[in-house]
Amino acid sequence: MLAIEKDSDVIEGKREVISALLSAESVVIASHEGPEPDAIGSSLALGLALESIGKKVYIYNKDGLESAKYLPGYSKLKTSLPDFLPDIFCVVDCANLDRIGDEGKKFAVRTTIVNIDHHDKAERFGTFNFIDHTAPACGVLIYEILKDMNIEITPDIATNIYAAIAKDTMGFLLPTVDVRTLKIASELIERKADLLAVMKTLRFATLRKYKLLSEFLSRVVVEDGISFSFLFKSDYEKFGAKDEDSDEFIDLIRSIDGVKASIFVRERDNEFFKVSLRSDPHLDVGKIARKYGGGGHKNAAGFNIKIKKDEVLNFIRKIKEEILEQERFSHEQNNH
Ligand SMILES: [Mn+2]
Repeated sequence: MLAIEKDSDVIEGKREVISALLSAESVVIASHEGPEPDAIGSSLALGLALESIGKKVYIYNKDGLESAKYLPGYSKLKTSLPDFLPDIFCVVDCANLDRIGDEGKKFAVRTTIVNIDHHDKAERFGTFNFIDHTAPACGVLIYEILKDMNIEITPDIATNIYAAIAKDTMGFLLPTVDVRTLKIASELIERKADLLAVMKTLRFATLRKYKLLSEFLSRVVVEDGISFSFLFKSDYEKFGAKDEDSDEFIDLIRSIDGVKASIFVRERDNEFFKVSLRSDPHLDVGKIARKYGGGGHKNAAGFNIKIKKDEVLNFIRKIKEEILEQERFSHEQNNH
């Protein structure tokens, strides 16, 4: 079973994080590499809020995110580390410190780290940790912190938090959406969140992305209720596409009727692959990802691996078997 944080730990963690942020004069905010709008929206919302109460704020993400240019405050995001040491290094939406990148990690450990996260397997790497696994997005936690700090939720802050939550809930469609989420969403609308900016971010597309998508879809296979496809570096180069252009491809093959899990393998560097996994709730692909040194959530996870190009299909089928094995095992457990 998951080690769920006790409620009192969550409340205490939140209180400590808030007092650390309030007493700091300067804060660097960082999020995971290869970010998506929960990471960026959470960072920008917190950054704009802390700035509004007079803190010196520096928002960092190793990679940045093109689609997030529509989010208010995106121009404040830097892809290089600051030249000053902050009072607090605040990490959002990051299950472990490795995910901010090597340089960021080396920088972070020289300061006081504040950790705000919602991942199932979130590590308590911070000096202060506000970890709430029940939140569907890190944006929810940022909202709750700002409320407790009595910081005014401006339209710009509301837009970023709304984008963060909408992203991690696939537009408020995932079963993780609860009353708490929708109450927050309704308040964000009240605070004049810019839904057009959110839609432009979440539905961001380019021609190169669609060309790449057609290549990806042409290779889709469904076997034993598991869909999979792959892309090589040469495919990205052919269309001038970036890695992030393919971030959502796996969700498309996951919705194929009858599919319970999906595997997407993409080459990021020469024979260095990123493997993304998705599954229905009765499976736990997070467990498989962790076995290979990766991480994520129970039903959405990933890892990196070095394999030969001509071994990709064999490797995918090996992962497929591991997923099927997990399903057989859980059936046996349930029948006893
Ligand atoms: Mn998230």
